[in-house]
Amino acid sequence: MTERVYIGLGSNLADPAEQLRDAIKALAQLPETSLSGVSSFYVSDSLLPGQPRYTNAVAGLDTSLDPLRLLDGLQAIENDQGRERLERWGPRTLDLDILLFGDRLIDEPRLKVPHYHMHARAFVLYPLAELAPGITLADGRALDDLLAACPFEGLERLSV
Ligand code: ROI
Repeated sequence: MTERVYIGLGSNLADPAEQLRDAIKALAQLPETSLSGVSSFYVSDSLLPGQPRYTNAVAGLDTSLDPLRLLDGLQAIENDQGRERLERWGPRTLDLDILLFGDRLIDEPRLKVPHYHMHARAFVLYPLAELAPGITLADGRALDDLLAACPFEGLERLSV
């Protein structure tokens, strides 16, 4: 059985858009997985001051990997693209987050789904809405309600 998964991508170092393009190619190569879609890229200020601006996007996958095997695959891609975990919340060449995994609620030490911080982050919600308009999250929240509470302001959508 395959499940539809949404991955949040973010980068603010070393040519962020190029990092996202490379990451999307790597996602498409994961075992038991196919790429179902990629949103536009969006640029915004870091939520933490003093960091370069981020480029973010969302990718849709269809996978029969279980969640922790997918997480292993994402962390391998992050490591391949030179992510150094120097400081928590520090600038990064590549961040890959599992946002949604089918209709599952996951609460494990390594993985919480829906992703903790997605509900109020424009740079996650707007690209997700391109791929999954009108979706309801596994925690019962409607994406349209989250969008209504989260202004687009501050996001810059890159033309493709
Ligand atoms: N800010 C933006 N705009 N995009 C991110 O992906 C992002 N990631 C982070 C912090 C530092 C919280 N800020 C961010 O981890």
